[in-house]
Amino acid sequence: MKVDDIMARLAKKYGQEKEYLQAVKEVLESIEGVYNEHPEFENAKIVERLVEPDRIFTFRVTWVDDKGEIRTNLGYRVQFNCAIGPYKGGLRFHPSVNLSILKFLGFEQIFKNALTSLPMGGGKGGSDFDPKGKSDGEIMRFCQAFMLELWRNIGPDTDVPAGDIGVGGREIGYLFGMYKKLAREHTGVLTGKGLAWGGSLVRPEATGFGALYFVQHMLHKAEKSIEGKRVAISGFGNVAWGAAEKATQLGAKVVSLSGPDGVVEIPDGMNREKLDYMLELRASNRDIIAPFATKFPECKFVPNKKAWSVKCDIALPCAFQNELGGDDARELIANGTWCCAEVSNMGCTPEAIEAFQKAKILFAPGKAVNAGGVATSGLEMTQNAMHISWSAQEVDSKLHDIMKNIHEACVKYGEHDGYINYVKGANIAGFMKVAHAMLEQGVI
Ligand code: 2IT
Repeated sequence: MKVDDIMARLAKKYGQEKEYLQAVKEVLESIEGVYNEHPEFENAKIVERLVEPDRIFTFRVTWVDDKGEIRTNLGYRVQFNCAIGPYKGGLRFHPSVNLSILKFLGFEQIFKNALTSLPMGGGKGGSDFDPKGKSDGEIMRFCQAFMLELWRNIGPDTDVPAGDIGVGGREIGYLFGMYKKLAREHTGVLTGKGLAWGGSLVRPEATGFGALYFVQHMLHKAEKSIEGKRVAISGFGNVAWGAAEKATQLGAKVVSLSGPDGVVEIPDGMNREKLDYMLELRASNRDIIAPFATKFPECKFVPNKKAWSVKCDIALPCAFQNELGGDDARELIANGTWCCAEVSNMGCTPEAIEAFQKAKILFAPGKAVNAGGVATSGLEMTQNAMHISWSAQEVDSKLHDIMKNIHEACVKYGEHDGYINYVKGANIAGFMKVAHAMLEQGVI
């Protein structure tokens, strides 16, 4: 395999799909060495097969807004790879959603899900629907119209969607309701469900909690501890909330949250009231962080600035892809940051990652750090299949073990000359599982 040749071919076919090409390039560069040591991979054309989704569904979603006006959005489901289990991955509702974004997310999901060691393939879906400013009724009608198309292509043993940006517990509820009405079965076809109807304890917190467990292992390996450290968090959604909660619990000080409108500096760190207010702010569907500083006057809102302008030890991107660029990385490094763990998917640009790695800063990629979310979805699927529910302690301890194992897998493949390249480690560890599963199942 020659990465440049494959990328040139893909760029010719999918030149517009920048995020997809970025995600593929990162993985191929990481695995090139081991791939070329295994002629059986090349013989079976594993890479050529892996970079193309198994199939993509694109559909029209028409719904009626509160004024009685008819609205049309696009819906998608990318079923990327099912070598190790049913397709699994979230749904994103955001105006930026297009095939490039969903193919990048679906591609990342393959390796992330493999890292969890649970039997889940990779998939992703969503819509360019913008939840911002929408009423509860509008959200419900959109979700119902979306599921009216999607339901034929998913199922508890074929494809199991969940939430992502713009899709939380409320949306999963409306989606599940419509699926159940159409399919006439109550199964674990979606994860992130409500606790009373098949959801798992700890699933809402799992992405952020898992990320902090991973960071704990990174720091432990580097003979450091999280206690008393300043943690900059971007975003204020579900992932940022779980991360802020666990970081605070572990004795770190969360010094920032951010939104599309700017950053809030939090000099005294988070407390119960502030953590709870994050949920209120998210539920308001306004997508601005400024009200946080109005509610808590000791905090300072700085418009049009990112979380990376705040002095911190540990940076945790928790919002969006490519939200931390080369300049941000250099600013963080200059301000003394010594660890960055992506909690958002592909939160850092390649330039930022290069800057962190050159400076020998602890850096870990989203597909390892945020895998606790989908891992706990996997645990939800298990509970559904067994018709039981585990206690919070049981789920949390399984989540803990999974994050520990992912960290060990990254170290196994990423350690070189005393520095751990977590990007390489995560990509190789995930890829090896998927590649072997594909080999064993023949040419399909
Ligand atoms: O990016 C992700 O891993 C998610 N949005 C969660 C996917 C899932 O199926 O729980």
